[in-house]
Amino acid sequence: MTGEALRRLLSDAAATWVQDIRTEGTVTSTNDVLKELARAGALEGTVVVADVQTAGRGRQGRAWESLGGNLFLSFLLRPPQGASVSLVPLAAGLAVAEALDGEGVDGRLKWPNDVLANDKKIAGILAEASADARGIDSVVVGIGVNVNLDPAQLPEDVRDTATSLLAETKRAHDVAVVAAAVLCRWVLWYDALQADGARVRRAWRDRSVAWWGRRVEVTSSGERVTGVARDIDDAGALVVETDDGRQHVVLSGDARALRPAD
Ligand code: BT5
Repeated sequence: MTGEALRRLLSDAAATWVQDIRTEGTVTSTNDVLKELARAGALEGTVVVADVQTAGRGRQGRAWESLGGNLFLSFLLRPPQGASVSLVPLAAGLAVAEALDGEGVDGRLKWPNDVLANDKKIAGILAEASADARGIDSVVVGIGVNVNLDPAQLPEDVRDTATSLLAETKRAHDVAVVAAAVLCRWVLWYDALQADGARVRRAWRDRSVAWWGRRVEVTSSGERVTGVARDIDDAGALVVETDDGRQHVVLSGDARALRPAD
């Protein structure tokens, strides 16, 4: 994919927001490449896309399997001083889920940062903020979408929980088209986020996996909470009600739905 080819696929709004597009062959991680550019003064709207990652990352040091034929994209935000960025991953999730619509796949959002298709993970988001003495100086939002992946190519422990556009639709998809769709939807949700965070939160909830009112288990900083998933709050935190009726607000962590018997 070339930067020009990707730019030609953008809407006017996305083409205005996107500054520079760097397309790379093999990188360690597009987030790392973009963080380096951010340190050197890159502007909001700088985008890095790579064909392959050798050290693709998830959260908490986990790996993101990054074979060729899939999308690895990062973009840079320069939030105004004092701006809240806690809903950025949710807005990015909405953008990815809506981009999948265009490819004929119903993407659903799972707190905090997964995009699922038929209950399997098709995309992940890794937002990393860097701060200086004045506060958050930049946020790098990294998006990985399994486009033409055959899940059988993945390590055994990931295979059964992963899917791709190819696996869902039984046809190959154009990675550049998916990249452009993500950016086009992103600029709309980023605008919405700046105007009215509650709208993003509502839209995210509407697009989320149907686990409101169901029992979930959430692990956060080594602590485990089991209870009923109630909502996400204004900051994008998951609200879980435990059996004693207390509401726990979980800012970050991992969540899974429990079967009634669990
Ligand atoms: C994520 O982390 O889901 C965030 C993934 C973000 C990847 C993008 S690619 C562009 C940018 N550059 C980077 O280096 N990263 C970003 P997390 O919620 O921690 O999920 C990681 C877990 O997902 C792993 O432990 C596996 O279980 C599973 N996994 C790994 N690779 C996968 C894949 N390709 N498809 C589905 N599941 C995968």
